[in-house]
Amino acid sequence: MKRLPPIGENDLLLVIDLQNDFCAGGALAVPGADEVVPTVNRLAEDFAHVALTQDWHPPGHRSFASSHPGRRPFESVRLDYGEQTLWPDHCVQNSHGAELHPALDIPHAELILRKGYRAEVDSYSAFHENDRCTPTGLAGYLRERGLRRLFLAGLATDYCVHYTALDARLAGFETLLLRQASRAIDRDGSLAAALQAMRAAGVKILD
Ligand code: VGL
Ligand code: ZN
Repeated sequence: MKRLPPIGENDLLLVIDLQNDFCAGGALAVPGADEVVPTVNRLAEDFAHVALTQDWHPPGHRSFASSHPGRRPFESVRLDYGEQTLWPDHCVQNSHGAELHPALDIPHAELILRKGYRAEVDSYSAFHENDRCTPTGLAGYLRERGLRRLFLAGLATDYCVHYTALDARLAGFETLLLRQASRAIDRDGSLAAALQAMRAAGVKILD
């Protein structure tokens, strides 16, 4: 990995959705996901400030294919807030799959932000739900604490990391993606499209 710039008091490592269901054996396993855990643990040692996100859906969530009779995972449907990809049931509140990866070892993490907990709305981004108008409160939390530069790691590069990075830029944060500490679902060119969109939005990609 390209060397990190010097890390200071205004920097935050934001670890996205490193949860059992996105790792080997999980409901929506992302290829290579488990490999990033030791990388993230090591990176976190360099940061005074770390926050984690946790995908956290109620049973029967609108993003689950099982909530749409006749539909299958990875198909797309039109919901009142726009296009929504359908997923296998995953990260159901209080389930084993929703737990953070057991090898994730960041005792000094200061915040665990849950998202996607409203039954009718998905939330890829850690800043805004997929309706694009419901904030999670993360921007206010970061601003109030003087955290201005965000380093992103975790899952999945082309979904939750991607949308979090774009929203971080919209909210005015300097944003860097730690690509070696992130893995993608990568269906139908989604990784290439996500990287292009992130670059265009001014996200710096460290790889
Ligand atoms: C994610 C699909 C559905 C992610 C979460 O963490 O990237 N992807 N829910
Ligand atoms: Zn989800």
